[in-house]
Amino acid sequence: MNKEFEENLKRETAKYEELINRKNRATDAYNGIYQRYVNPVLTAAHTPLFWRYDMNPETNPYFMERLGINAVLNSGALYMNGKYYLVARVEGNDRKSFFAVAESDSPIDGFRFRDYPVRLPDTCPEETNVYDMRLTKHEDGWIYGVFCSESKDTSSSDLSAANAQAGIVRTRDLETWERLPNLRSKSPQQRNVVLHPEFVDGKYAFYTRPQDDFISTGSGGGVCIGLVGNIEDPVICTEEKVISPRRYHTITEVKNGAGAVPIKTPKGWIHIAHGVRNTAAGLRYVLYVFVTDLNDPSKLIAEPSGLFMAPHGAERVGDVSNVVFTNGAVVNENNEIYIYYASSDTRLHVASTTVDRLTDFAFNTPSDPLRSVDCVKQRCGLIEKNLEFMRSGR
Ligand code: M1P
Repeated sequence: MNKEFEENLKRETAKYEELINRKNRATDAYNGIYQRYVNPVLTAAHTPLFWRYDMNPETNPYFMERLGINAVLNSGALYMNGKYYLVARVEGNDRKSFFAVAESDSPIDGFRFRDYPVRLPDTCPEETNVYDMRLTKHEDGWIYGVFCSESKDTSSSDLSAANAQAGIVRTRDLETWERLPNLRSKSPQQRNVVLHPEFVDGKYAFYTRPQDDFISTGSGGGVCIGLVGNIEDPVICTEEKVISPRRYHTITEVKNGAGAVPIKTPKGWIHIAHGVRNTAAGLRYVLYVFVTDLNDPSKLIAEPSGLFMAPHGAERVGDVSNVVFTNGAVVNENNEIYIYYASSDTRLHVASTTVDRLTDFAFNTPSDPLRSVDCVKQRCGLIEKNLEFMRSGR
């Protein structure tokens, strides 16, 4: 082995192991709602060296990256048999994304990728890119992965015109994946589709996000729910009913989309979704929360005002700056919730809370009064109540 190769390999292997074994810790940022952590849980540097480098000194004398990784971001998440699993979106230097499973005994650190990425069955010849898998452990016994399947829009002369559809796979072990047909709905395009974990009226329920074209949701009114009778021939057979609408001058004005699979709590299904507004600096993506009825997941029962999480500090900068995005959260047997969120389409973080705390946030945060004058009244109500309480000396 040549000396340069040997030294580089040794140093990079040591750095990689140090990164994977690095313990995470909570930041000192406080809001009482959730806890952020200092280190991302997955980055491009968490991908194994043997995914990126040719490890043979004969064919790679300079120990040079041959297939670089650009980013690791939006991950589906699952807690199963005491382990935390992430199915991350990994983006190569070639801009194509793929899925890869990382697992850990801890929810906040120690995530290590399996040796190989997910090898999706190649059933869609026109599919160019895949990303953002939501993992649903369904009551039918399967683990489903619903993701964005992107193809070139051949009807347009614009080279960047694309078409987004919801691809569906299922697995029992996150190792062998069966591909089902893509979801069909009345909308020409779909992204951010999530499968509800329980049957609704004996059918599979999908959270959808109808959109007129690849980027703009246009006439799409927001996050919807629609039912599918046969998962092996997945056609939305009901009206796609809006459950979380977009609204003027709110965090969902431009678009919104379902995020993590909803969390079942005694008081309702808690959704952590994303909302998008436009700014002079471009689109800004934040997370927000809404709750639907336990027995009728199409019925909105709580909608705390405004954003739940926005990009902070270094999270604000990346390939697509000013973005936080989630497509995975888990609950463990202690009712702790871990929310895996990506920042600026570049790296993956974790935030923790509990079922009780998130429920308190969801039901006791007032809803958005939608006008400045009413927001001032709402805030003055809180101030008045607080000042009276503080003056009473209790
Ligand atoms: O770049 C931000 C996000 O943009 C898309 O979300 P949406 O469809 O709501 O605009 C997704 O492609 C997502 O992957 C990305 O993080």
